[in-house]
Amino acid sequence: MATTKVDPKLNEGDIAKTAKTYQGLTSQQLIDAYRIMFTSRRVDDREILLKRQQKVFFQISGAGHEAVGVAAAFVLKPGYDWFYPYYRDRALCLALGATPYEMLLGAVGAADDPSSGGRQMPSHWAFKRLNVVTQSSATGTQILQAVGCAEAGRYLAQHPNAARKAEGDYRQFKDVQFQGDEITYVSLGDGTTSGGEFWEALNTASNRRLPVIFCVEDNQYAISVPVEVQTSGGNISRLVSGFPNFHFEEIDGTEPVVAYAAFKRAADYCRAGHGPGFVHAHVIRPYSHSLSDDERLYRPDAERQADAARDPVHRLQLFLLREGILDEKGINKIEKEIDEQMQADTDRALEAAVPQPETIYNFVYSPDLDPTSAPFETHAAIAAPETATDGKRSADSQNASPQNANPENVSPQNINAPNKATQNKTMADLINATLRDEMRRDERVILFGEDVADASREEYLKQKLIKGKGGVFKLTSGLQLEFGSDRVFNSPLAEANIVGRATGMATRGLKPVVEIQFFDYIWPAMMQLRDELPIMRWRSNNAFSAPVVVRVAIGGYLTGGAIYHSQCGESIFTHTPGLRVVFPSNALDAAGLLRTAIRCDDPVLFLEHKRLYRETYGRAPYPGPDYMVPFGKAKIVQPGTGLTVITYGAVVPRALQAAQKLEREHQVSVELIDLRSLNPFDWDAIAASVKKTNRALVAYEDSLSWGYGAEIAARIADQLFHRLDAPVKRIAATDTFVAYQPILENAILPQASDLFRAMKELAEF
Ligand SMILES: Cc1ncc(C[n+]2csc(CCOP(=O)(O)OP(=O)(O)O)c2C)c(N)n1
Ligand SMILES: [Mg+2]
Repeated sequence: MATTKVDPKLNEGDIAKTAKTYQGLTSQQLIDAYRIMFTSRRVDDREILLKRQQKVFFQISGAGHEAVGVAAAFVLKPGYDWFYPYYRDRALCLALGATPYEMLLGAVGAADDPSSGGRQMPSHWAFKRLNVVTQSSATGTQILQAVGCAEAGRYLAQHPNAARKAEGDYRQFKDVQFQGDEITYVSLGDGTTSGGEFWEALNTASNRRLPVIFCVEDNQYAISVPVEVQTSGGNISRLVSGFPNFHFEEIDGTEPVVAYAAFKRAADYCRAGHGPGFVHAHVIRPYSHSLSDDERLYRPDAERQADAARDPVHRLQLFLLREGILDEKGINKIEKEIDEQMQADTDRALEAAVPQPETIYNFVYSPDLDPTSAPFETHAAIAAPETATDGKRSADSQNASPQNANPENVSPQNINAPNKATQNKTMADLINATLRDEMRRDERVILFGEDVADASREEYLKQKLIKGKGGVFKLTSGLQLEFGSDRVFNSPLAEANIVGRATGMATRGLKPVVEIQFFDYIWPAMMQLRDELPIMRWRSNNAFSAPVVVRVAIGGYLTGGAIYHSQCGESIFTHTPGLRVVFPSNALDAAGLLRTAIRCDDPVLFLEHKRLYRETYGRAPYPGPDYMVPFGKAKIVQPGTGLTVITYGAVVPRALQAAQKLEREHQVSVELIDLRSLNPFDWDAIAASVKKTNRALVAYEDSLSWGYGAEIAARIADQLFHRLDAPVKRIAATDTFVAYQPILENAILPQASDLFRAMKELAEF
């Protein structure tokens, strides 16, 4: 507990020097608690004043929640334990060691605001030195991240070598620390318990007996919605009481001594490794939800007065007086000193430098490691084919899924023709081999997702009763067998769980490579993928980052995949600053790009086309354990002069087939560009080609309107207008979902024949 800022001289003569303790709290600690709680309330009041004076732009108060925050901070250790506080945890942060001045820097949006450098609203806490992890405004996203944080602590304790730094990849830039018995604290409001991620987090923490303390600060309202509307029966403790392995506390959270004792019991339980704790603290919200809310519209006076009678700051003051710990003079002295300091801090904060507009692009991506740079461009080693799949349980030796049994296989001839059939491996093989080699190289790499383990009941594997699964497409086959169940394991069937936990783990320095089984089911993780993972670094002004790799099986052309096994939608993610998005079309690129994804320092969405997993097109020998393809570098699949086709993914072989036909039948030579990497993308390659051919077709598998190609087409029109001899054309799927019946699927997705027609039209324009 970091309360040593209290000047001991101040209280001289005012403190009854009694040895009496209160649930273990000394009288000095109670005085410290009062100082912090009073300070917290004063910062709120000052910010509210500044907001009314239009000197700050938003205010969120922690009023009424002070006692529980101080109690938690007195039990836990800053810089040792980990903290995912929500916006009402001002007193917690002060008690951990944050200062009122730092908070006021946040309120004015100063460049030196330690939480975000003026990027986030005030009260979105992040204090790197204290292990207070950057928080967002989305009410429940922190909970699964806290679970991942706790898992990382446990993993590092069991794999201490993983914490070591290493040169040449993301590890060089990540300080990793662990204690072995650290606790992760996460807090939330009563309304936030309604979100699914809350329940997913409780489930995983319970199931894995993780050292997480969940603190529900129940002020009975979520803005204007009362607790009985959120929570069946009106009491969250009752609903969660069935989770095994938990230590539960339900307390009056306006009483610091009571809250301290509850946290102490919960923390002892967690530190001993028994499992998670749950502290349900009944608190009050004496100020409205925020300055934009007037609670008198939905709370009658009597109810508000009843709350006011439980004000934790007043309660502690009365307690100190009653117990003779401080007299009125002592209280006044403390309050006066805090008020004077507040004025000085406010004056300073109002003078603080503001961030400059030219800094807005700082920390969208890692400033340390650029995955488009030369070190990520390596050459394929000549490798024996066995290296690729490590023997008998190779990924391609097994029949993966019905979706791969597609008789309508589009396989252009003379492309990547194998020298020796045995040497060429599928994309599935090379992804598997790359994962294996990266896991051998880097103990921080862990894999989880739905069905990715060989078998969760590992005794079956040990007894050799089964062969194991290793992913519905077998991409992770054999990895649990080699690396163990703590590095390769199944997640619950819950996509937010996968991405949220991975984000928490990566914040601690691990490198989770997680799998989303089908792109069509990525949406439960959307909040984590849009509002959290890609923006940890930017919103914390580079204090935190989460360079996770999310592998996603994507795309159609499956013959029977239908609506929910065929979707694309990559543009939704390329539209998210901070997220790298790659989409290989062949085995070699998949290996090279995946290795870059794992070694780089940014979060990556790695899109794997299901139809390409075992395609004849694009097979290659394993390029060795250091082969990398840099991001943002397109591949010229074939050079040409008549027109440019810009595409990626499963459209590449289809476009190639069409281009070959066009050349054969109409002598038009097509320059075919495979973008490979969608964010960043290779504008230089596109521009150079269009300047040469003066004609451009953008082709993509997703539905036409608002798709990825719209941006490329717009840029060409904008920047190369004077070089064009024809309008920029697009070929893509219809603006529908993909249907089951193959006749419909063929009509919906862009076919080689559609591409041929468009290329011909463009050439003839
Ligand atoms: C996912 C999400 N939905 C809606 C909001 C808007 N919002 C902000 S705070 C809040 C109420 C939160 O209530 P509760 O969890 O009880 O916390 P309290 O503010 O009462 O402390 C809402 C609806 C949000 N920030 N995030
Ligand atoms: Mg509430």
